[in-house]
Amino acid sequence: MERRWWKEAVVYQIYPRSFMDSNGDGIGDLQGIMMKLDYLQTLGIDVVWLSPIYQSPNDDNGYDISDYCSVMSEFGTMADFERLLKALHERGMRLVMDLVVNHTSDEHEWFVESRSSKDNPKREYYIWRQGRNGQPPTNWESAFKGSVWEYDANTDEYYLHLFSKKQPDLNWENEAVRKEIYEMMKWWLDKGVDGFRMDVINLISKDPAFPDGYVYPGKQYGDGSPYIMNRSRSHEFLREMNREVLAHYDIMTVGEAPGVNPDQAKLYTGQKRNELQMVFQFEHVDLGGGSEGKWSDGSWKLTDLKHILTKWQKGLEDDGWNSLYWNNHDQPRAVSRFSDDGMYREVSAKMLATCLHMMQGTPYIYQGEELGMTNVAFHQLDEYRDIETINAYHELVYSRGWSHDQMMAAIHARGRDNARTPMQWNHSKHAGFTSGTPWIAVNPNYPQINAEDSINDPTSIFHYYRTLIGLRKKYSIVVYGRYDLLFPEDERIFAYTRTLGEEKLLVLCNFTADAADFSLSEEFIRKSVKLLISNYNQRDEDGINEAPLRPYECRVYHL
Ligand code: TEU
Ligand code: CA
Repeated sequence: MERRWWKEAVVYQIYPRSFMDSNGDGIGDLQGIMMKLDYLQTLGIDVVWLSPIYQSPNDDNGYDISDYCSVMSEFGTMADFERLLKALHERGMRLVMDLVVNHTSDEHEWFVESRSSKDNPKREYYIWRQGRNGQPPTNWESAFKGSVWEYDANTDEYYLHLFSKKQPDLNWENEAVRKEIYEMMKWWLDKGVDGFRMDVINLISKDPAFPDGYVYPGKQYGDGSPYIMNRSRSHEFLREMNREVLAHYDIMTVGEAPGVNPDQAKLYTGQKRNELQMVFQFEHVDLGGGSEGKWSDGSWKLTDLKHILTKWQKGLEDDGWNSLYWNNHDQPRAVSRFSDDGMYREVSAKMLATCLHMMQGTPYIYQGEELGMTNVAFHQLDEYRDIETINAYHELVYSRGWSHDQMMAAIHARGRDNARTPMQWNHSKHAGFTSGTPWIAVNPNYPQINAEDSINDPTSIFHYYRTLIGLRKKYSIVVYGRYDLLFPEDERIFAYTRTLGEEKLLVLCNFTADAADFSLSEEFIRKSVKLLISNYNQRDEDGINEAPLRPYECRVYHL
């Protein structure tokens, strides 16, 4: 398997709006990130992925871009950006930008032109269609509820927006659009940017016939491929993007691909495909979705989680490459979603980190995950900021009869603002995030969970992550070893091995608050072993400790 820097790297995702506010306006900014570079370097991460920092009206917090070549006013200036990029490079770290090119903001000059008249030269930069007897062109549902079509009286046509009505989809069938995007990408890469995370990149090509029946990707895992992807030209466009842009730089690319399965992921990330290096798949984070997607019942079984992650480990083991993540700015906090954010918060956060970081793929740490930050439970809807949450509340409570309490419980469990409350730096007001009033309230548990305490406590989750990252640097088996699942039917223990030549890793993770016993086959008993990491103190012995795993206990052995 070819060795690559992006296969050996650990990525840290920053949601700038919530990371650190340097000027007291309550909104995180680039100078705030500059203030925390020592923190990032101490953690030991290699790459920073910035959620969008481009000019935006913030209808979807920067995922609605009105100017790709300028920095969002609230985040600072282009000079601030260039200082940040230089500072990261001087510290041996890389910076990956968030490329949102499935759609722009409706305040982008291209859309202002496009909507102005049917014969405007930029009309075909977006997707306009006639209605059908006063109805939208198709029955597709937006990720943010309602139709994906918005009627524009000025030209008596509808425009497509898979997300908010302020996020009109670009028309990728139009070569002029593709060329503008490739030029913009080169402009950023020539500044020294080290790659792109590409927003919903598998949705950029729609079936031009616009058939009925499409439903937003998250609800169609059955065949793992949303309707439009079956007929899409996204591979053709990505190969063109690779030829025109990506192949000319030593960069990292990861495509966000809701709904993909491993076979499709191989088409995006195979070495010979010349498209992308990895994708973000959603099958594990969408576990337990019901008729209303993530808002309905979120219960899941460990065997399902093990099956999904094993399918991805095995599916991409000889071609393509996995991204590894538990959470991001769209997902609830890992420790609340997949383990225990109560009495076992610390030990279970370490177990989750171990389970993920010992797998094959590039690990992504989302800001605050290294502190074991948890979900938040605001009592009123008006404490929330996320358009997806607010639209879902209105649709489900006002139009579908859900009770306020039922909807608030769903928001507490799966709302995106769980990940967007400000980073918790210390005990001071607003957790040291801002000297002003934060754009969204800080999680009230910041006196118990904050970076200052974590850094000063050698047994903290923060220092545990540092050790895990160090193992990835020290043992190439962590990056390149083959993954094999153990105990597939066990509902309490997630155990697997990694194999590289004669070397083996044995990873044991108890996902429950109960003691979990296990028995290992002969192959593990004889060999001399070394305990690489554990979230409990282990008796000092030279063999594998076969005592039952304590609540959320994990042990990693090198054989
Ligand atoms: O997310 C795409 C996407 O799939 C989200 O709709 C996500 O699955 C959902 O919100 C989970 O509940 C990307 C960005 O990550 C997200 O922040 C943007 O809102 C969206 O695209 C539109 O740009
Ligand atoms: Ca600020």
